[in-house]
Amino acid sequence: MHLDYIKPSEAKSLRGLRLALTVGVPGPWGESAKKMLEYKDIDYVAVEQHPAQANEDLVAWTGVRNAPIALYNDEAPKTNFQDIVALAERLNPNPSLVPSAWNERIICFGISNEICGEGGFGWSRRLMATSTPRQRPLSEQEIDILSKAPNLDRDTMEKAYGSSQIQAARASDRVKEILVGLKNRIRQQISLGSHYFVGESLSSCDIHWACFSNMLLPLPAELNPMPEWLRISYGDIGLIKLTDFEELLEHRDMVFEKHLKLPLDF
Ligand SMILES: N[C@@H](CCC(=O)N[C@@H](CS)C(=O)NCC(=O)O)C(=O)O
Repeated sequence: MHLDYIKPSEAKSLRGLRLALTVGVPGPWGESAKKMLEYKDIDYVAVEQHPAQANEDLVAWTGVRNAPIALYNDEAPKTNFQDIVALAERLNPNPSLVPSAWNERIICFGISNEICGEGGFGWSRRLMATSTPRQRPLSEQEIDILSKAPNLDRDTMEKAYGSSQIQAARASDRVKEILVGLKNRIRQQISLGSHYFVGESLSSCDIHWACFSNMLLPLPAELNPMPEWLRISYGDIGLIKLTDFEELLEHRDMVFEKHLKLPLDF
């Protein structure tokens, strides 16, 4: 099952909602945006963004090289996770993904920032992929799969995703800190009788965690048909004891099974 993409040159002249997404991989920021739109039944046209490429036509149109980019009519392009949630809420307020109570809204966006923001879980996990040495010996089969992986332009990626040496050195600790924080939060919620991060129903931070959890433990191949080389790379970034985070993986399984469309398509 593959999403139908159109090229930036075709999308540019359209109106309505257009969403640039990375073709062929479940980019966590892009997947979150897509899943929120699907959940709210908001139509959009998927626009091609190619991983680690210059994407010149996208840059010429939007000023942005990577994904997701949400373009609604003549409005400025939206790339930040929070702006994309706000746009989705505006285009279809029901079902809402943003809590109506002030304190719950702050917690919801605070949790999402830990997951999607600069310096957060996804950002640090991406940084670990380039800065942490391989953790285990690979089998011959894995070496073979990796040797056939597309030649991603490291130079483009390094320029695109800047970070300091201090951040690279601390990325693994930051990931663990965030995972422990999320685990404690969900445990607290479970003790109050809820299976969601905030209140008693699904909100945007639940979808953010579900989509970003693929950077910790990807969903099985039948639900997440991601390229094998990427699955191997994700499995290899830093040794984290998954049994310490069972509640978080149960949470994401529940969110996907109960609320979101599976299998993933990208
Ligand atoms: N816009 C995000 C980052 C988005 C991001 O990392 N996108 C990834 C996948 S979802 C991407 O486009 N990767 C492919 C590339 O950089 O070419 C942010 O606010 O930090």
